[in-house]
Amino acid sequence: MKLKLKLKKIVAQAIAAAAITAAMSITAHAQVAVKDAWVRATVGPQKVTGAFMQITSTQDTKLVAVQSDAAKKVELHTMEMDKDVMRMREIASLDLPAGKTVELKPGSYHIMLIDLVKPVKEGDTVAVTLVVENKDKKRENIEVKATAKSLTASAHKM
Ligand SMILES: [Cu+2]
Repeated sequence: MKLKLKLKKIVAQAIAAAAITAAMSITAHAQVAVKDAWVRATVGPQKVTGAFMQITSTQDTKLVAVQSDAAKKVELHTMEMDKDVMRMREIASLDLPAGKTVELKPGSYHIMLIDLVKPVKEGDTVAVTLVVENKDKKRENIEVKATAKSLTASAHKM
């Protein structure tokens, strides 16, 4: 009798958990919006460039990886002052707090495209895949098309 009761409880919990999971999988869809995605066009033999964009998530999410066929290696970078020098550093993930727009821009967070397959010319479209992970460790891929802009198209410096 005792065991039966316990079993009932477990079943009830399992149903509740399933309901929560189902609700989450609905809201987890298309939770991340990206706008103004661009890539810096390369100059001469340059094999490295940066990708920038504005990312807004409707729920707490993390950007955990970035992929692109345009480069052999893609990393997530930040820039910080080290004594008087700005240095780039690879970061494992970037928090995307709910409702807050996180800006990837020159001099700050950026996506680093390393060992480019071919030069990036102004006007080119570079496909980048953002891999985001929500609090339940559920991952989702977001396809982004970034337009290449030349150095002179931006007032900022890398
Ligand atoms: Cu970098």
